[in-house]
Amino acid sequence: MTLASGLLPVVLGVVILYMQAERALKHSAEHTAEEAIQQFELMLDNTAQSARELLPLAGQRCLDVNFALREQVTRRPFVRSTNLVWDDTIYCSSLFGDVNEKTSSGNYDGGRLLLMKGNPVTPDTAFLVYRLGEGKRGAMSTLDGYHLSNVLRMIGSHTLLVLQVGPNWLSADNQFHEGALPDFPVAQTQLDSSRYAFGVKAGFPEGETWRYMSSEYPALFSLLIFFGAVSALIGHLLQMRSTSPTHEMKRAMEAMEFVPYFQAVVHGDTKKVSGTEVLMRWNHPKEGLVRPDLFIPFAEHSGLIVPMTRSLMQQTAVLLGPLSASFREPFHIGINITASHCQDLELISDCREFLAQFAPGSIHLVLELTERELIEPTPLTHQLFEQLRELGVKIAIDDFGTGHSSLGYLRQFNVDYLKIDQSFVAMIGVDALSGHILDTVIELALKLDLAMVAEGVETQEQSDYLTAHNVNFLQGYLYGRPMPGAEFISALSVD
Ligand code: G
Ligand code: G
Ligand code: MN
Repeated sequence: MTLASGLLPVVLGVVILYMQAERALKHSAEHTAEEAIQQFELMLDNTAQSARELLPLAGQRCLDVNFALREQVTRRPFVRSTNLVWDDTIYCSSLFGDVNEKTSSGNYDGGRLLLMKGNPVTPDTAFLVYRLGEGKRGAMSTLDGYHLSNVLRMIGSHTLLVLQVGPNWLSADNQFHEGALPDFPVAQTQLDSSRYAFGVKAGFPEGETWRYMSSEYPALFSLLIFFGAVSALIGHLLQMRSTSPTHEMKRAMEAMEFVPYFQAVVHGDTKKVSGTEVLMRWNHPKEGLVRPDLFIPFAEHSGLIVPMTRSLMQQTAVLLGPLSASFREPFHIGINITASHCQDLELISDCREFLAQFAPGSIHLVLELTERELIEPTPLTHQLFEQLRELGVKIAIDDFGTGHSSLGYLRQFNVDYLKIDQSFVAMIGVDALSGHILDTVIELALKLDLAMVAEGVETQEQSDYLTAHNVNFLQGYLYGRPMPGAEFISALSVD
């Protein structure tokens, strides 16, 4: 995730820069080709002019016109030599005077170009011939390849450039070639002159795009790296946030993944259902059912315990509220509350709203407070418990015997029930000493004149013992495991 969010802007940016560089190189190649064509046309204008001026002289004796031929070579820049043709034969040359050399037949009307490898005087220097013809007359001016390759080299200092004339071509190193033109891997461009029969091909060597990018966009590259780093950081933080327990629980709450399970509480004597304890479960999409011990501490820590309990109470009211008219005696509904929850007067309105969804007097709402974390007696908590009492809400001390509440403490908060911790119930029938401890706990509750609920009743022996010792209510697997709402309701209607 961090890597992806860091790489994405960099990769995207590089792709965009690459495309931008390719466009720039294409543009540059076209521009270079155009400039080269202009230069060659300028040179050919000179050459063509000399041939045009000499054409009318063709047919005259070489001795008489030789001076005119040399004058053109001297006066015209780029012109290397001039020749006159009569009847397909070169008969007069600015260099040698009288010659006799067969040339290809044809009418060079309008001028024609021929790129040649060299001649007997300079066999290794390519040259370009401009041929003009009219009937038997002909005039030729030659342009030295040296000037042409200079242009190719100088205009295309970063660009690969070649000059193409018919089937032949000239490279920047002044070499004559025949046959197919070379392939340029990057930004290949071919342009033909509109005025003379030649063309130019431009392009760049392999890897030029990357070279161009690294030399032209270093600032943009730094910016990309910076964006990548910022984006990676944001991605990292987002991921941290989404995987933090608080964020995960907020998500779960919005997705209504915290659901109530119900465990029956029965009368000690008749074993008839007297009520239920609501136990929170996290119906996690990946982990399955999660027990509250694993997430309640996080919920308290992140301050989510209040809205989570509120949601649990609302769901309970929606499930059990419609049944309440049929309850023959007040049905006990136990809700587990943490000490931190008691620092908030909102608990009162939550309880009021809860009670409003049941037929009047049809239930007893019991708030179960574990003895392991005692509530600080402050003016706020006194106000809270007073108002709860006015609403008719009952208080139970959960896990009784495992904590250290004093007599004064139990009186201060007007406790109604003690829930004897299941560890004491498990002692029944084990040995004399354990039995004695349980007896002492029961005795204490009787002396305080508080109703008792024994938790974790699993065997008939435990049930019989607790009934014989006047424990008012029993709760445990023997009577029912915690179960989903629909299941609990159908079990209730069977009773
Ligand atoms: O059912 P059981 O394994 O679920 O319960 C484990 C512990 O979680 C018990 O101590 C019980 O009191 C506590 N618990 C269950 N539901 C809630 C709840 O809604 N709120 C609080 N604060 N504790 C709960
Ligand atoms: O702490 P509190 O009493 O709120 O939590 C009750 C816990 O005891 C829940 O986790 C519930 O699932 C569990 N419980 C309920 N009945 C029995 C029982 O008969 N045996 C055992 N071992 N656990 C039980
Ligand atoms: Mn409880």
